[in-house]
Amino acid sequence: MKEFFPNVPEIKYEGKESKNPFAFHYYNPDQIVLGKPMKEHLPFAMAWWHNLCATGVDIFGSGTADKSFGEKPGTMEHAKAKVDAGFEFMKKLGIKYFCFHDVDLVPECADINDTNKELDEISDYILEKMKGTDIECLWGTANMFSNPRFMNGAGSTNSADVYAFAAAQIKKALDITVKLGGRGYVFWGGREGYETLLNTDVKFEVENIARLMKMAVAYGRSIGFKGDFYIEPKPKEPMKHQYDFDAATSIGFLKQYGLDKDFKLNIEANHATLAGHTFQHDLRVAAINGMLGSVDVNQGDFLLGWDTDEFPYDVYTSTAAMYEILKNGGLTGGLNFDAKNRRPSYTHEDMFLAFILGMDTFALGLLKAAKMIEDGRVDQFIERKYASFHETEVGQKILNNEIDLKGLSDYALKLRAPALPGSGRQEMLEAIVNDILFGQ
Ligand code: XUL
Ligand code: CO
Repeated sequence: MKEFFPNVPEIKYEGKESKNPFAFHYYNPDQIVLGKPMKEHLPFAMAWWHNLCATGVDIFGSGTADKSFGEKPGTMEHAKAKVDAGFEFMKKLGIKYFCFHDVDLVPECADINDTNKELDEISDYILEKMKGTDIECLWGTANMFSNPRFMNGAGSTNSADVYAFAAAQIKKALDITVKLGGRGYVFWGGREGYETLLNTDVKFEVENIARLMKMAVAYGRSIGFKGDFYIEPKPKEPMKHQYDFDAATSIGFLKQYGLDKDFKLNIEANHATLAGHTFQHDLRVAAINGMLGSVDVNQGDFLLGWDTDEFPYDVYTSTAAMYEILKNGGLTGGLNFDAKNRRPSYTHEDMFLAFILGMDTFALGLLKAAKMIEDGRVDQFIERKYASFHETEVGQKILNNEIDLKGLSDYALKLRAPALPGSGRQEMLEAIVNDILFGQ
């Protein structure tokens, strides 16, 4: 079997003293953290599209990275070489999961019947490749945003034929996801939104999206898909306004259309920040609604207003994220690197160095989040903050729904003026987090 990355060895854990860039310094798969091996806390996934397809093309210039893997792009030989390269890559890094869009796997043909034949062939090839490995499919999805036919959206399109075409792609992507044993199926509504309300019937579009998702659930369940469907919220880009704006909006939509039993959310860090939230905020909103399913961990850049899909390096953020994930009792999905190398980091070695950075960043985040929980100061503070509801008669009555508005008003009038609530102590808490991150 041809080796695609001969310059890169299997990446091992060497600890923080090691200066070897081709080694993990914090990600130690079998190290037990809060009773579970790190590799179970951190179900890392490789995104087919960025890692095996993207060459660094941007609107100002062509690609810098060679992802041909010795074959001519646009052919099935190339599609298979990507499978071979991808499996070598995942094995060398100890990554257990992959995610894909339909058209990441094969070149899209003019006739969907031909694309579907290619998808059958490549999924057979991937299935064969998976045998004897512990590599699994985390989730699949259909790319319903690149092809010009989706210019006005897929579920939100104004064309009934394009809508049918979207359905056909979803059906096939679900077939393949099930065939590969995928844990989840993602809807990222890249073009489900609008540029101007002057040409858009929002109610019509949103209802049609829900209709398509319901059909997807019915079909998925009929072919034995037991996993979760996910919405991946994002507020904008490519559209000016996207309907799945953030976690809260998406949850409201899912509940309104009765999709909340079959769907959870796939929260992406930079999508949350584009919505004006922190990553942690959207993780929390999903978690408290029982809908934190999976995560795209790539980060953005606060100085840029777009989705930069960077490999995460910010340990403050990865700690906050892992804190939410630990509190959620883990994920039914995984931690997908929907991330790409910066354009000047164009070599095959850079692909590995990027994953080492991302995996170490989340390993550090896990270790620090576990410390935060074991340390207990932050959790205790939050618990004490609401003590008046638990420790006073009026507080208990409120929580037990034993008092009405007039009763509370009578109580307040008797009190005449309440004392100020306890201090929020934000600065003290931030100092505690710094101590846990950098002092211990
Ligand atoms: C785009 C994005 C997508 C989804 C899958 O911003 O995140 O790659 O993760 O379609
Ligand atoms: Co994503």
